[in-house]
Amino acid sequence: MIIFNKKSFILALMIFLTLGLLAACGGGDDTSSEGEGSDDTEESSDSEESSDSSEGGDTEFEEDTWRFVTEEVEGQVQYVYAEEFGKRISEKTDGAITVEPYEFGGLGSETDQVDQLMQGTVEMAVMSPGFTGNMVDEGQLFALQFLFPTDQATTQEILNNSEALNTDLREQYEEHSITPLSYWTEGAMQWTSNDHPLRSPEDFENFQMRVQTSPLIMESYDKYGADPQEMSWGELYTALDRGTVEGQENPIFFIGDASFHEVQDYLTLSNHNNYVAMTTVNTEWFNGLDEEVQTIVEETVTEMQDWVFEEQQRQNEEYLQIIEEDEDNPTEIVELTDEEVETFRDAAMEVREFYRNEVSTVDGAILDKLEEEIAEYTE
Ligand code: 6CS
Repeated sequence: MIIFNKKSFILALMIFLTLGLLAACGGGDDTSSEGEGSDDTEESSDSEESSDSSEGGDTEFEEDTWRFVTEEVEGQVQYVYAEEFGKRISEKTDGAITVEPYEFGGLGSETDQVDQLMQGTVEMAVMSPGFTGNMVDEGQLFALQFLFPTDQATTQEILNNSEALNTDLREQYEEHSITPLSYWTEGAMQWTSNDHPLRSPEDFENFQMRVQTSPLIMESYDKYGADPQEMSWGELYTALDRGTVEGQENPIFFIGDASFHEVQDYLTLSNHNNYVAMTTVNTEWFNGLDEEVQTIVEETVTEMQDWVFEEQQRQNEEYLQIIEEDEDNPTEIVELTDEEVETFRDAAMEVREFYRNEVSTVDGAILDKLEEEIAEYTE
């Protein structure tokens, strides 16, 4: 019932926002001026009333509106992040800058949204590396299972401070006009399934597993013997309901809020990976902003790392309870033993070599550095 309402809402929103975006872009007929690498901020961001950072609170900011697209809908972590970010930016610029958060669905699929950020049609996006898999090869390293520590706070600390991610990987994304300003966890990923619980690689034999568009995620599930299928989450509830796919992976809050548990029998607390999201900006747009505004954006993104960590934790805890207590849609919750985890970990290790040899364009150098950084935090 909930998903029916949400899906209808997404459809209506898709039409409404697409029309709105076209209007905002001048009816869509002058998009040539917004190509990759172009500066579409002339009317807005290259302020004539130049701001004076030395004046601090006396700065007069030019009025501007930034479009901030997310892959989630109202109430979900990415969307509330964009709302909170907008609130803070508005406060810091005395209401001169407005950030318009966009829910998922309004602007197409997740990969369409990646495209829009690259082209500068939207200024900002929360993006999952899993949807840049066919473009930024190195970004696929987030798909490597059992790479980050199980402890979420330690993982977030690594995401905040890693040079491999915040310098080296950022450079790789910038070649595609995407600047990741921060990486943050939306929580540990868990598996859901029908028919049988997923507790060993054998349970994945011929299993129709829904995945994001990343060759490395495909490879990870191929290794377990599964039959992975790429799909947008907008189609996932129906696909699970109809048996087009038999299972999927996501953090608990998302499984609960998107009602996937209604059409799945088992939730395996596998903690096999972290759902990492990136706060991204169009590179050329960001570089064209007034320096003081750039600093405000960077500071806000940094201060929001703790905020979003607590938000995802709150939502993941809340939805675990909702799923546990949903008597109309009972879901068996399965905890893996240490031995079962080790079996998966061993199988997943082979995928690291695949990443180094077949995926990476820098011979795995970013992964090597990241692994060293992770070891420093966990030893
Ligand atoms: O499974 C997905 O594709 C979606 N999962 C999350 C946690 N956020 C957005 C994403 O598209």
